[in-house]
Amino acid sequence: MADLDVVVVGAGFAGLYAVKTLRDAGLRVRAFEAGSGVGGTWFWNCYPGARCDVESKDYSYSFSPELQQEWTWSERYPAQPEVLRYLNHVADRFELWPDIQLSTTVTAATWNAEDSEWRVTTDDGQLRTAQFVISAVGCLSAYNVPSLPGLREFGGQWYHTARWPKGGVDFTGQRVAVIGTGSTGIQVAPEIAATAARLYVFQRTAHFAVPNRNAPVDPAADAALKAGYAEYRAQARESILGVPLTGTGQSALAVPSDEREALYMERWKAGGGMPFLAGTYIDLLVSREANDTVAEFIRDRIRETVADPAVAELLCPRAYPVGAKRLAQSDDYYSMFNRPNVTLVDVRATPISSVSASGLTTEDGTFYGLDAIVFATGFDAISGALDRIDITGADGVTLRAKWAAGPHAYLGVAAAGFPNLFIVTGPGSPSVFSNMVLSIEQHVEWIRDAITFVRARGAASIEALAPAEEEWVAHTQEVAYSTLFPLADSWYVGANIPGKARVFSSYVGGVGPYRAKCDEVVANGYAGFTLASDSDEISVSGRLR
Ligand code: NA7
Repeated sequence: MADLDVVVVGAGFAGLYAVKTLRDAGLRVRAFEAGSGVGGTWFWNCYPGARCDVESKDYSYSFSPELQQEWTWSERYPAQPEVLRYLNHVADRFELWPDIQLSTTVTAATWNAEDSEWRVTTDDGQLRTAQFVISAVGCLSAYNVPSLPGLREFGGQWYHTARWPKGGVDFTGQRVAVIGTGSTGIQVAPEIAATAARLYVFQRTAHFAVPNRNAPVDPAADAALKAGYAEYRAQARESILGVPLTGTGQSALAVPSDEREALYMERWKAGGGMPFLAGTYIDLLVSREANDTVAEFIRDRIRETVADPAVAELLCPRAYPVGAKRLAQSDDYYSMFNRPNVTLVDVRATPISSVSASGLTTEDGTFYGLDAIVFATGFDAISGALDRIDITGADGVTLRAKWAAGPHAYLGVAAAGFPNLFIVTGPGSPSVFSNMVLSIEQHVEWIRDAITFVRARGAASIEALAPAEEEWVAHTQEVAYSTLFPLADSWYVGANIPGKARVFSSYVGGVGPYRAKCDEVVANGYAGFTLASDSDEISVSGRLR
C-alpha cells in the first residue's frame, strides 16, 4: 500500500484547500511546497506594488462560511502582503501545517502501473508513494528570464519580480532598468521611480492599463456583503468570469458614440479591468470593431495623461485588441512618465543587444548605465511549472513530451496517459480567465469527489481517455478562436516563450458553463474517463466491466 493517499504539489491557494478538503474526506495527504512559506504566487511575488487585480471580496475562499465571516479585507484590491497574511491565517485556522512540508521541491513523479501508485521524489532525497498526485503548482509560477548575452557579467544586482528578495530592495539613488511592461512591470515601475535616481522602462509591447481606484473597504458595504455572501458566491459560480458582473447586454456598435464614451468614462472613474470589459458591452471581446472603440478610449486617456506627445504615442497600445493580453490596472503608471527621472525605451524598435558589467546596450548602440535590472518578463504560463517536473505516465512518456506540441488535458484537469494525476486549473480550464480562487475551489472539489468515487468503487485508478481529451481540446480552441483573445502574442497562447507551441491554454467559455460541463461528466459516470481495478480490468466511460 502506498505511503500516502494523495501527494499535493504546492501550497498556494490550490494546495492549501486541497490539503484541507482531502483531509476532511479522510484521506492521508501531504503537500510539498518549494517556498519556505505557504502562499505560492503570493509568497514569491513580493515586489513593491504587487497587488491583486480581482477584488478582495471575490478573490477569497468561499468554502468556509465561518472564514468568510471572520476575515475582513482592508482594501478593495488587496496588496500582496495582505493576501499572504490571509493564506497564512487559513493554514493556521484549519491547522494545515502538519500536512505541509515547506522548502521542498517535487522533482519527479513516476506512475507505477503494477502497484497503481505514483512514486514521487523530492529535492531532499525523499521517495514517497501515493495513489494520487494533485498538481497545485499554479498557472504563473515558472518565471521567465530572457537570455540576454552578458547578463552574467553585470556588476550590479538583477532581480526577477517573481523571486523578489524577502527583505525588499532599496533603490534610492540608483539607476534602474525595468524590462517588461505587463501587469507586473506596470505595478512595479512607479514604486521604483519614486526612489530611484533614474528609471529606464524597456517596453517591447505597449500594454493597455485602466485605473485601479483602490480604496479601503467600506465597513457598511462589507457588512452588507457578508449578510448576503452565500447568494453572492452562488451568482459568482454561475457567472462567466467567476465574479458577478452585469453589462448593458448591448453591442458597443449599437449605441451612439457619446453614450458609449459616457459608459467607458463611468467605468474608468470606478476602476478595475474586469468591470471595464465584462461590465459594458457584450461584443468587446468578439468584434474588433467594437473593441476598437474601447481601445481608442484608453489611448485618449493615455494622451491626456502623458505630457510628452511622443512618449504618449509610444505608450499607446496598437499591436492587439484590448483584453487579448491581460488588462493591467494602475493609478500611476502612465503619469509616472511625466517624472523627470523616468525614460521610456522602445525595445521593439531597438532590442537589447547585450549586458555588460555596467549596464546594457540596445541594437542602435545606445548604452544605459545601470546599478540594477528588474525583469518583469513574465512566466512560462499554465504548463511551465509542470514541465519542470519529470512526470512519467503509464506508457513511460513524460508529460513534458506529451505537451511538446501544446498542453492537452481533458477538462483541463487530467491528461490521457497519466492515471490518478489531477491538475488544478490546468490547461483548457477557465483558470486565468476567471477569478482564480473560485476556479481553484471548483477544481479541488471536483478532484476530491473523483478520488472519493474511485476509492468507493474499489477501483485503483482513473484516467482521461484520449478521444475525450482531444474533443475537449478542440472545443477549447474553437471557443477561443471565436474571440479576439488569440490575436495577441501573449502568454495565453505561449507566444512569450521562444519555441513554445502556440496553443490557446485556457477555456474562455465561462466558469458557469464549464462547471456545468464538469458536473455533467460526473452525472454520466465520469464520462470520458476510464477506471481500472487492481487486476487491471478496464472500464469505458467510468464504468467497471
Ligand atoms: P507578462 O504579462 O507576460 O508581461 C511580460 C512583459 O515582459 C511583457 O511586456 C513582455 O513584452 C516583456 N518581455 C518579455 N520578454 C522580453 C524581452 N526579452 N525583452 C523585452 N521585453 C520582454 O507578465 P507579467 O508578470 O506582467 O504578468 C503576468 C500575469 O501575472 C498577469 O497577466 C496577471 O495575471 C498577473 P511582450 O508583451 O511579450 O512584447
